[in-house]
Amino acid sequence: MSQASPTSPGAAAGAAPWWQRTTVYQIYPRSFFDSNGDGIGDLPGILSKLDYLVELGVETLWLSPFWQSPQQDFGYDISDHYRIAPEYGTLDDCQRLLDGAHRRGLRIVLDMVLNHTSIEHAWFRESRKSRTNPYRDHYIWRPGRKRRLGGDAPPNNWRSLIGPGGWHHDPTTDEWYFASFLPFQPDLNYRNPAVQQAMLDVVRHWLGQGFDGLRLDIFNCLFKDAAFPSNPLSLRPLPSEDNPDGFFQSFRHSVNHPDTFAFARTLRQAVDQLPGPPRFLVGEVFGAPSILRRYCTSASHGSAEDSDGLHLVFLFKSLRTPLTAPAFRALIAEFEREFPAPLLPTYVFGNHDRPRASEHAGNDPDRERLRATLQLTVRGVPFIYYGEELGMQNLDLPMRTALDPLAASYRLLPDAAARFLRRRGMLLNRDECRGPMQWSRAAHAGFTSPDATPWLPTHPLAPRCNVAVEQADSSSLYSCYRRLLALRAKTPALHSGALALHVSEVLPQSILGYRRTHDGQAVDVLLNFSAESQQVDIPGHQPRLLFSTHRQAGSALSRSDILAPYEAIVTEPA
Ligand SMILES: [Ca+2]
Repeated sequence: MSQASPTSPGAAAGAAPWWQRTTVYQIYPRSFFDSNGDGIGDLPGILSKLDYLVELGVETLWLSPFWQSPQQDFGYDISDHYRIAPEYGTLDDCQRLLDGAHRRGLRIVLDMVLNHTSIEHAWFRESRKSRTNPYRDHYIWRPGRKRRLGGDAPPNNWRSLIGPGGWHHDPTTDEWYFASFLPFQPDLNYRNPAVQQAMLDVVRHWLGQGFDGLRLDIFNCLFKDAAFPSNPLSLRPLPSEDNPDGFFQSFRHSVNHPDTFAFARTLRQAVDQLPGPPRFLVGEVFGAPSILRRYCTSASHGSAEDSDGLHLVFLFKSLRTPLTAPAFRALIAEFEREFPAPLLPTYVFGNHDRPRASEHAGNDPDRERLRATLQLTVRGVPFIYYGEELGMQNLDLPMRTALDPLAASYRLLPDAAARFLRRRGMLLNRDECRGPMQWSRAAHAGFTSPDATPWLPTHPLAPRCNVAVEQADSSSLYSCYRRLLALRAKTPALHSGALALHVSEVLPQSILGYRRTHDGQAVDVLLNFSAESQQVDIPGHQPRLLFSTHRQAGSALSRSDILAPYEAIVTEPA
């Protein structure tokens, strides 16, 4: 594949590396665009929509996994890291997609599942055959504990991240294997050097093909305590974004192990040694920001020399931070404190595992525009999930017909309870956030051919929430994203600048304000989180309006101006 990578205008000496300035758009390949009418999105389908993404203005694409897989977890269960699942295309399609993206100045980040494989992977098929198989130690096998009344108990009390026990008994050898997620996704044993080597080879192979980086699935589960002590009890019934403890267990010995922080540096070194432009690594990890920072830096306080691990980690706390000025002021302050430059926070409001961002904003387009303005003007790398730019909403599907294996583990839960949990950010049927991309008013929202059956149903709102309709409407959410992405790309203070929160005492309580500065340029952002108009002092003697969710850029602005309900503005003090 091509080594060519896009050059960007900001690549001049002294500019921040491209990945610090970029905007990321996540594509779930199965749901983006179906090019051959089998109802399943595919790589040629993504290729045919690259111009849409260029026009929108996103810069880096993250593709969920499309490797060989029995698709029990829709690609997050890989059975061969060197082949592509036939429903998504061929290796040639993959190359055409990469070349097509690079030609347009887009970059592509792959979704690498290092923690586990599919139960169908050749390594696991071998591993489970006998206790002396050469691949036995590729996975985590332990004998059970004998119960006093006979029978076997699991080796210890470790739970999977989703609640049920993580150990699974295999009768062939009468031992238990461990899986951090679902039972058909056995965890690899990173204490085996052969596993580390094999997975680093996979990483080198794909980045060597010219891909621009990796998103690392449940990276914080790689290493566990080598002595396998049981985890302590916890009072927490459910895990949260900044604390993986839950289901009445503290995950002390099975999650965020110090050896995983160390492996982040091993991985970084391997990636840095590759020829070509710099790549970036972003880890899917869960925990308090102060702990997650340890994946990025070996020092307790980040400095340029010490930023030697993953380039970025997801900070999922934003997903459940209420859309209020005080809550986001506190969140930004925390992220700035824990991820000072050259570290960089990330801002994410949805992905393939979470309720869609529209629900976080109460399915209110005004509040979605406000959130988009925050996400694209705050200091950090924004991650946009496909369809978020349209305000696509969650599908509402019954649990009993779910294709998602996670829902199958909770199939006895009533739909009303599942809906209640979804509103609180816990998505048990992830089909609901993975609906087909809404392209037009055509049959199946233009996702596939009219006579095909899409793998998931399209949303009933698709006839009025789709690309064609919103591109033609300058007041649509899509148009708002497009204007924001264009402004960010041409404004160094927004994509590379430092951030200072405006003093809250001089602002109404429902207004959040911050200034971005870079190389003598200053830009102010003011966000009205309330349903009421608010009078605010605009910084500067003759402030200029660069962007507003409600007004034309360049409109007159007075030094004491009125922000409409949920209006967000970007100004230059001048
Ligand atoms: Ca297809």
